Amino acid sequence: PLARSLSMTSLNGLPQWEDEDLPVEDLLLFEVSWEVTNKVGGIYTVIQTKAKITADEWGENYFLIGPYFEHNVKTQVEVCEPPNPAIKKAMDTMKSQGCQVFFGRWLIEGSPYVLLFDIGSAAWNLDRWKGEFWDATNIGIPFHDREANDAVIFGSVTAWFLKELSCQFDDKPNIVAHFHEWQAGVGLILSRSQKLPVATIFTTHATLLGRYLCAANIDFYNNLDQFDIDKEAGERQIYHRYCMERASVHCAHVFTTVSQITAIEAEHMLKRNPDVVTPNGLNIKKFSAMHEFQNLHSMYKARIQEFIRGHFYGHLDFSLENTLFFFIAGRYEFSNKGADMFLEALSRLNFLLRVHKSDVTVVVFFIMPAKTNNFNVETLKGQAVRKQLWDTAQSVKEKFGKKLYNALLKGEIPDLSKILDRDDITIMKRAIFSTQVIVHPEFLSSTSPLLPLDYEEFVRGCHLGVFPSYYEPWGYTPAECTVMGIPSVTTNLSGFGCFMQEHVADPAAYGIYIVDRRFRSPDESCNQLTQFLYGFCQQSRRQRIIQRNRTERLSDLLDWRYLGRVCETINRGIKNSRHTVFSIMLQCKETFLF
Ligand code: G6P
Ligand code: 1S3
Repeated sequence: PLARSLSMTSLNGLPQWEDEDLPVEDLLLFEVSWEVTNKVGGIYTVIQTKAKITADEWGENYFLIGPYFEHNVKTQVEVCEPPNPAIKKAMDTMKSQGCQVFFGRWLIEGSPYVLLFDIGSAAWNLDRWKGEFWDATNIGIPFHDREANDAVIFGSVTAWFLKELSCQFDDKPNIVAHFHEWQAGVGLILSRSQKLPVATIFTTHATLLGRYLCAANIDFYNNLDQFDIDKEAGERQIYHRYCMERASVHCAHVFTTVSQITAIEAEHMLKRNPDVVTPNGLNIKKFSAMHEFQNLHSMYKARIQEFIRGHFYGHLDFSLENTLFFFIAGRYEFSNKGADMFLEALSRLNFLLRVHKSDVTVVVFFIMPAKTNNFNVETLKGQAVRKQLWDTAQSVKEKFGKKLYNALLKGEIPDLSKILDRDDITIMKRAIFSTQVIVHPEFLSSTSPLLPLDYEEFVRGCHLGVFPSYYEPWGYTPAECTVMGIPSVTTNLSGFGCFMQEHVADPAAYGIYIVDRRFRSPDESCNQLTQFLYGFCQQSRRQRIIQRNRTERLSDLLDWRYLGRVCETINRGIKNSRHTVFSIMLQCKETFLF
């Protein structure tokens, strides 16, 4: 029998598992996450982009399980009857006992089936379920931690469903349940403690302790083996959450994470080596015209330039032709996402640009959702003024055009000094006088009156994404830049950065700049980042265009389809199409406890 925890290399000894031997038709795969149809962070992107390839492979046997929120269902789900009678029966039993369950197709690519549990409708069981969870694990959940209480309800209904489902089969059913992150972990723990005949997989996308310790500005990676993790969790008042996470990891038949760097972290913070590392991919769509992404860059850059005209109106003392747009984006974790280092590097960059008398201006956006009350009135005014100026110019142009046309009809060349009358001059003056100073609140949506672009359009319009993260288990932000052909800065503490370092010989030549935050002091890393930014500013337009072409060429590497093949090689023929399938089944067969 295999050891309980496998490293990547020990997988080499596993027997070959041919696709055709796998009884996929008889398997049911459930993928469980708090972020199914419910966008909170990066896990939503994982599930949503992976859905198509998983649904293609598993067809009618693939289901996602998540929480029910009315708004999400109304906007993203087409409710229908479950075609599988066993699933219908399990749902009916739960409904008859007061738990609301919804079934439908999630309206994303691949249209996978979703089962959504209404946490509120089952909340009256909370005390009982917390008691049962305590009996099974000795983990007590404080009443004031809403998120942890929701996780108990979500986990209890998930395990309840799996129990109702599995008891309908005479033979041992082939059910695989794949749980993401600690919020879904209670379902896994209960499935195991109730000895349900279900193969379980747990994927962590970050560890709770890693995130907290890094956010506290501790030298985390050089002290991984030094932490008294129970004590650290206790001091940060997350002991119960950390226990839920650690129990999920140790109860799982197969434990996976999204990068090598997080695998090392998990070994120390959760005391288990991941069995498989499953890098996150994207669902890549290629344009039929090869250079379409370059055209899109031009088009959306023009929209950002319009915003800048409004924002800096009256103070626009720089040429937009020579202006580069940089941005950082992500969860609002100031130092974990490297916003602190970016700011410092910008100040150093500013110094370099000034002493070298560069004619380049850099405009930087911080796209980090934080608490706001409303738009800044002055900012709205700035954009309104820009719009008003545009409208004024259009109407004067129209009058001008008509007069010119009438004169030409008469066979005359009009007197150009008289073609604009007093009224035209007045409305133009009035438009010019209403200018304001302007502050920019961060905000991004295609319906925004400030910067009417969605995230993808905004990224395409920028020149460089800058993500100097200290804590980044994977890092979708630079990956998304890459597939859109936009160069980016990442670090060797991010899963994505390490993955690129491993697979691309000279990542910088392809527009992937990797800052060393692992083996250098913060000051040295910041200098390196500054040099990357300064070097980028020195490029000519032609060089930027060539670099974008090279960046875009890396996108295949980040496709879920391709990542499946990389793992195939790594794991010596064990097919693993990300977070799901065959390698996992193979290992489950070896480690089933029932
Ligand atoms: C794309 C367009 C070109 C444009 C260029 C601007 O490549 O196809 O027409 O000149 O973008 O690049 P820049 O890096 O200056 O925004
Ligand atoms: C996590 O989301 P985050 O931004 O809190 O999961 C993502 C998906 O696996 C990952 O890309 C990211 O690095 C993690 O940090």
